[in-house]
Amino acid sequence: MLIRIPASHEPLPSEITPRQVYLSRRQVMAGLGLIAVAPPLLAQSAPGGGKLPRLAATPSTVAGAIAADKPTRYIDATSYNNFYEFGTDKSDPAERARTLRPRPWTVAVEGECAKPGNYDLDTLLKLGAMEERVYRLRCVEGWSMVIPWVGYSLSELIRRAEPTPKAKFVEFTTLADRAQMPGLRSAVLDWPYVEGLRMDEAMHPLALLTFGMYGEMLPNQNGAPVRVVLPWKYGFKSAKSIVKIRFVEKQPRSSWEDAAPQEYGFYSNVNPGVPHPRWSQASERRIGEDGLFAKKRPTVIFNGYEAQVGQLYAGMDLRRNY
Ligand SMILES: Nc1nc2c(c(=O)[nH]1)N[C@H]1C(S)=C(S)[C@@H](COP(=O)(O)O)O[C@H]1N2
Ligand SMILES: [Mo]
Repeated sequence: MLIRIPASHEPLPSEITPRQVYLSRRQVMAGLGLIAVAPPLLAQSAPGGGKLPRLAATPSTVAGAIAADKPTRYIDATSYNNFYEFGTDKSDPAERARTLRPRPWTVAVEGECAKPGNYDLDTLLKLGAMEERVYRLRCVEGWSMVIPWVGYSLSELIRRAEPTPKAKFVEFTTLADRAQMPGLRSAVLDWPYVEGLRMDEAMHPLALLTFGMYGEMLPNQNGAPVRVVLPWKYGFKSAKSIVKIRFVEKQPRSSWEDAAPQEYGFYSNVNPGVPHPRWSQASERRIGEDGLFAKKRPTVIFNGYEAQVGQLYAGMDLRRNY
């Protein structure tokens, strides 16, 4: 259990004006002509660590891509992680992922497609226009963060590969190198870490091929140099440090499904109505708000992205397809 003691430079919770109050004050002042209303500068509201190369991006115009939630602090987003290739403790990736070498890096695109290929990182970085997207990320364990990611829609890479009509699913394989990843010595999962999506999910504009966060390149612990982020699904679907993208006809078996099929389904859409067999999914703890008196937040179906992605699952029994 984490109890955070605020540092002296941080405002006490009681000193922070609630967002709604602040926004309505601004509206009143703007109405009176007292202040100019400019769109907020995302990068400024959520500074990075300042140690990694900057990755320029423009705010995304994709519907639903910019959550109004306050971004999680960079220090929290980079020190409380799941990346089992570096250990199973939340602090392990930040401490141990420095052995990961994110360059040179190649992603193989293969399987049911007309144009397979090997993409090196520099080619991938230039393939699409970099966008900043502020996504909520909900871990199946019951905590969440809000992260300003940098990348472009995965659909841009998929289109270039020209998948054949047989390509019904996309399988992601992530790096499994014992020399770089000390966690592989443990058999918690059957390495490499594999995840999958149905083709229409992978083509959804919110599915993000991600290279950076907080205006900078991804830190190793967050899945450098390239990962996916699927904001409407539990965090484990968002595979880190991807080395292979394969188009397949049959539904791929993901590592988590493999490890515990009754607990982790293929879809894993965020759903407060379907409890994990060992705990409820009805609410979540927002990292950074974990003080003694912080209330848990109610978890929202599809993590709040139902308007954008609900159609993908029309007519499906979400209890059976968990
Ligand atoms: N390769 C790989 N990807 C992974 C994981 C992992 O262990 N290995 N953990 C997943 C889980 S459980 C979560 S919640 C998210 C966490 O992403 P973050 O650390 O950037 O917040 O990464 C996902 N991607
Ligand atoms: Mo997770």
